[in-house]
Amino acid sequence: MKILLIKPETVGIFSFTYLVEHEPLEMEYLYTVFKNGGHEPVIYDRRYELCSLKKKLKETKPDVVCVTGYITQQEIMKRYCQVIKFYNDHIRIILGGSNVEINYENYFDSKADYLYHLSGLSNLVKLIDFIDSELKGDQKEKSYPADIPGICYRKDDNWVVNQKVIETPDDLPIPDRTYFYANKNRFRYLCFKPLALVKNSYSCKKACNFCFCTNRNSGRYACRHVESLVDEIASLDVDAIHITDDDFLVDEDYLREFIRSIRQKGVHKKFLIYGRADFIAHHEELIKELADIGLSLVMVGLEATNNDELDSYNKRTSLEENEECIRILSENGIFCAGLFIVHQHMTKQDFRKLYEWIASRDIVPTISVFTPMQGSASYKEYEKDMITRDVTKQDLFHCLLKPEHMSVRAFTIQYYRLSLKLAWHNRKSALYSDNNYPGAVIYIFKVLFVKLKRIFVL
Ligand code: B12
Ligand code: SF4
Repeated sequence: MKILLIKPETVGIFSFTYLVEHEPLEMEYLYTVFKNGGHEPVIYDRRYELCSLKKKLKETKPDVVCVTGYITQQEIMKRYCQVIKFYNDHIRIILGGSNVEINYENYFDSKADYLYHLSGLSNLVKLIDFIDSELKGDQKEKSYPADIPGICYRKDDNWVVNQKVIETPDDLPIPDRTYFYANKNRFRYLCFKPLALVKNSYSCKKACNFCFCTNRNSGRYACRHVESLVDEIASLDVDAIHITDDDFLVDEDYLREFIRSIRQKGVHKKFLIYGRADFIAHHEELIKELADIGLSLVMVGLEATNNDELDSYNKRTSLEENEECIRILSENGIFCAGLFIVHQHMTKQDFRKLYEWIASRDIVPTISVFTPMQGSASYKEYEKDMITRDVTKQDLFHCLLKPEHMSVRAFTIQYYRLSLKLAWHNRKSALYSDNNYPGAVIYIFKVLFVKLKRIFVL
């Protein structure tokens, strides 16, 4: 079968920068699975390919279209379904990805045929085989994929939801990187380029209440065997690797084995990871060793500058651990990409204090607005108080709860002011050394032009 794999255009503020761009790894995984199954997959990355959806459908004549997407892309995914079905009602559409995995009910009003609500891909192979035999007319009477776990399908105008299964990323294939190498120079995280993504785990062992990721894979953490991870890293022809695990610093023995294997295989790469402050604070020697094998940047959820706020997020870290973490990363020459949250109870004074706290430490921060994202534990608590239902606003940059001490507008101004002041403060950081300001302005105009064009022709 011919299978078109759509990675949607970026929505929101991320679309205006080319300084943080990642390969469409989920689509490369699907490509690999389908290719191995004898099908003809084609990746259509709408972040770069300006050709319209209709033209792409005409060109590729797919039997099946798979669409991925995050929460902010939910409505775009539904619009694609309309265009595809209008073009040819016989094309089967499968929607998947992080948002579908948990919020699959949000897509019941779409024109999709199947919703895939798992992290792994073993059951996707079964679904594709089912569709293949259906399209070939092998099934004598109308049948349904009732025994394929982790999918939703339509029956008599209703959606049937098959139960999830708990999976392990050890079952994923090693992705075919043909697409990556053909476009390698686009992919970067600020000064780290070209940059490859490597997926090593599902979910997270911790349970911070604002976090969406921890509920994936039915809330069960699972990671790959060290050897398979290191072999994949060693095989990549790039200097910088971003490990996508929500928390890579989970297990001391696992990390020691990782270090040993990286050394033994003579791998020399720069690693970008997510990790927790408490782990870093209590494993100074191990962090030194990780720095020695190439650990270059840790995105670490520092979140707040006092223990009460940390406790309110069920973060299970302390301010002392945050301070230790910053010191240890700094002393080992590792960028501390600190993630912080501003929330609806903050006063103007709190915004000022937060600036001073961050600016006086060796951190390159990203500030998010407290977002009770649908699918996180805090969503149920705050759902009724949210000031908008627009999912495109769940991008961590919008004020979604009524601020206690100021208007939404004033809060938004405070937030952007804080982010801009911190960016200016860090303008000389080596992380930003590669910025090309005229190039950035041209890029913004290009994006605006494409967005305008797509209002008329999707
Ligand atoms: C790297 C990353 C980014 C990169 C982009 C990466 C990329 N490839 O495009 C950047 C930094 C630009 C980014 C931006 C954003 N991100 Co982000 N990002 C991640 C991160 C860390 C890894 C994603 C990744 O590439 N994983 C590797 C792929 C292979 O794994 P996967 O996506 O889980 O896919 C698996 C399955 O879902 C399945 N699958 C995927 N798609 C499909 C489709 C079909 C049809 C099928 C059958 C299966 C399938 O196949 C894969 C096999 O395991 C995740 C957190 C995480 N650890 O997962 C957050 C995450 C995906 N991001 C998130 C968010 C919210 C955003 C933003 C909206 C906001 C923000 N401030 O970050 C923006 C939106 C940008 C946009 N595209 O419009 C959320 C999404 C939540 C949700 N409900 O969708 C996550 C889960 C983190 C979180 N905060 O909770 N992000
Ligand atoms: S915020 Fe980080 S540590 Fe907390 S549950 Fe999510 S991924 Fe895990």
